[in-house]
Amino acid sequence: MTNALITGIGGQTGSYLAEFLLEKGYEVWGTVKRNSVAENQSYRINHIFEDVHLEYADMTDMSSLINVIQKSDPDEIYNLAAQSHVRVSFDQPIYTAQVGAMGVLNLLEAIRLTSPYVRMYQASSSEMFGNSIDEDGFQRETTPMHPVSPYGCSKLFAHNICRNYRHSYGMHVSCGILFNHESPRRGSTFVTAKVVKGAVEIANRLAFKLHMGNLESTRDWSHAKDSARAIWTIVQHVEPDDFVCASGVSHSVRDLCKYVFLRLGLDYEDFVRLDEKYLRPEELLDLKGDCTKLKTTLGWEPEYTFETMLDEMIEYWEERVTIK
Ligand code: NAP
Ligand code: G4F
Repeated sequence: MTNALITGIGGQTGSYLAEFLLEKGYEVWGTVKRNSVAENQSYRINHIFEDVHLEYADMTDMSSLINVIQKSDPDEIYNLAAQSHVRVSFDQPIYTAQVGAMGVLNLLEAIRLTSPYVRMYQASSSEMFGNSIDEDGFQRETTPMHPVSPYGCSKLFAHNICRNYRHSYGMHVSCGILFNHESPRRGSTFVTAKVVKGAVEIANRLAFKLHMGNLESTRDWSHAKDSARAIWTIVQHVEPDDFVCASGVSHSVRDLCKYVFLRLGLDYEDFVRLDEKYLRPEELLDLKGDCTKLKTTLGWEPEYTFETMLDEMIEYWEERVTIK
């Protein structure tokens, strides 16, 4: 049996990856961060709680990482743990970097000192590109990276130190440069889940307005289930490498609002209002990924579109909101 360790197993993508690995017959271990409300530690993985091994660990505490590596004896480590909210990274820049930058170095050192032959995946991000775009309008593995948020800067440090450990020590460390991915399990302060939840509440007369930030930025949105499959595929590649994973299609936040409200029989312009507190000190304006390398080298193809992903999210939030 192959052992996998997922840091951040209780997060959106970690929970899908855990399901995927269990289906493949892996023994799955995961780290959770202690929360004073115990239910919050594992609510996305309650349905597989009995099938996985959970250990407390924190990316800022290297001893906890060594402890969980020794207990789980992994063949593959998937590092998904991060303070992953870009807007919050402006409020908590030091913590974001301690987890997303130094935390990754903690993990690399823990692996190098205890099990250097483990395969490791690093959750790199399209936020690392900032406002840098190739002439054809896409971002790809070779596009220069000029991040515009503390989150993006911390992810770029992590990306570079992973490449450094790959080259310096011959460690099997791969980075997936993933563009935005969403699902019914997406935290509701990220824009897709915020718009879907808000629109469903408005349609059910539980709310009357939705306060938003910048509607003009564009993102390349995929489904987190497709992303989890890409993550596993990247780790199986014989040579450790970097791969962009994206849908190749981009939509504005305004398009997102238009689609979701229309699906509920509403006009978003009647309900969406600007609130400056949701604007960012510096905005990443446009993202559109070219994942030709992932498709041609590893044969990955997405199953969801922007529309089918949002339809699934709408169905989920309709069930939740109307049950309440
Ligand atoms: P998520 O839902 O925010 O999950 C992040 C996970 O990390 C949660 O389980 C969280 O635990 C855990 N975590 C946070 N701080 C930690 C710490 N100090 N020590 C240990 N664990 C910690 O994010 P996601 O959407 O699943 O994304 C997974 C990874 O991919 C993240 O690294 C993210 O930055 C990266 N990424 C995401 C996207 C995207 O669009 N989703 C795109 C590119 C890259 P709590 O829930 O208890 O805080
Ligand atoms: O959903 P978002 O918060 O995602 P963002 O900032 O693109 O970051 C996500 O994707 C990254 C990959 O590119 C990940 F690495 C990262 O961990 C995270 O998963 O915001 C998307 C866009 C932004 O342009 C934002 O300014 O939506 C805009 N927006 C407009 N109003 C809003 C809001 N975003 C949020 N969260 N809330 C709003 O009210």
